Amino acid sequence: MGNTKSGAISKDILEDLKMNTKYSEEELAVWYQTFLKECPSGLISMEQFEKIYASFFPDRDPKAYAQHVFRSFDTNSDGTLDFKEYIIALHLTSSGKMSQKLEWAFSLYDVDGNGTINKEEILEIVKAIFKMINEDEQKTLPEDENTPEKRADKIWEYFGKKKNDKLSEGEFIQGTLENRDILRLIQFEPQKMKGKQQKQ
Ligand SMILES: [Ca+2]
Ligand SMILES: [Ca+2]
Repeated sequence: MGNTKSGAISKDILEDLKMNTKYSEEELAVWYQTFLKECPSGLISMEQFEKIYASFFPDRDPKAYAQHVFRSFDTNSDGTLDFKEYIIALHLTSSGKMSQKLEWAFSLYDVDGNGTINKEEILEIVKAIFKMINEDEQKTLPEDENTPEKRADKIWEYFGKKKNDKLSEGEFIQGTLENRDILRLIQFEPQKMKGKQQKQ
């Protein structure tokens, strides 16, 4: 025992989270209690995170995608998610502004974290996304985006890039805001795909 994770969030983290999310002090206190109950060590490991994804997608293979998402949320790169990283993740994926979501998407696609995205990185994430789309849904995808390679090609062309070019964060965000097709193609949204399928 002897550790201090007895229930209160540190003041610095609390102030930081109040400033960067929409959550109130009361809400954060409740989140923190829940977090500690689920995760008594106060830290979420990659393995735990993969298990959470596996429980959501029992018949798919979400491991690669889960690992990329974990990396993008682990902003201090210490191999675990602490409460602050967890809350920022929750905020971004649920109620964050579009620009914040796209900043996060950029970090997801910037696999090596060097500040630019190349075509191989697009392909790597798209491959991980495809492992989460079931075969029936894959069959309903348009001909020019029904494999990871084709889809990565399409995204890259939409950005107006040649094979060995690189994308900066600004280009990524602007391009995605200006082209709804890019937004659709970079996301993992099985529900929307289903909706599209029904319309046809
Ligand atoms: Ca961390
Ligand atoms: Ca990169």
